Amino acid sequence: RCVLLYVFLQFAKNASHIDVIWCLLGVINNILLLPPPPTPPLPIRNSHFLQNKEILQAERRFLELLGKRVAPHSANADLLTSRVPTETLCEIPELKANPFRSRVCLVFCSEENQGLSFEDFLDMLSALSESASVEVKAHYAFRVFDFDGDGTLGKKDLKCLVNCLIGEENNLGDDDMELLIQNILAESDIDQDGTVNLSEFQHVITKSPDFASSFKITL
Ligand SMILES: [Ca+2]
Ligand SMILES: [Ca+2]
Repeated sequence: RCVLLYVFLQFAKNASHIDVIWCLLGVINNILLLPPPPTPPLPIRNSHFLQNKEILQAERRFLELLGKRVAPHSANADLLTSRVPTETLCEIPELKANPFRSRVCLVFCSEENQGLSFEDFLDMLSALSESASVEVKAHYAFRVFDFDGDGTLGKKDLKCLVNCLIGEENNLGDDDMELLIQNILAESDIDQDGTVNLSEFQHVITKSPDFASSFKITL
């Protein structure tokens, strides 16, 4: 505050009256009206679909997954630096029954094979939250289903998708699989290039009222 006043006095020597008044108002505002600056928040990228209480719950859960004692305010260093292995995350009850759990973890993992950071974890919870828009969910679901990561859902992706859904023990014969994939493409491949791109996928999703409610988890 002393520095501010000093700067103000130096400035006032050469400034017009209007400048002085504005500057004085700014100084008074800084000194008297503003509360002390808050502790810098964690750098959260994409948690805008989460409420504060959900973020706090995520903090507790993340620390539990790290095997840390639950003391969020004293353990922020762990939230900033530690990563939860994807294998650990796949075992949480909310994901365990999901046939795409490994893919979901992989899609939200910012560093390949390094596990999920707290920010990754929040991104995942945000996209899978009740409040996330269908567009956001469709974007991430598309990435989950794009097994080879080439930006479109080709026959191989659709085959992996079907196998994940029906389970490996129920694998379809080649003919049945081919027929099923042809049916999926007939429903969704609007430009008939043999693959489903993001906008075609979104078009299919908007016709499925159950999609948004199925693509979610709540801690
Ligand atoms: Ca693909
Ligand atoms: Ca297409």
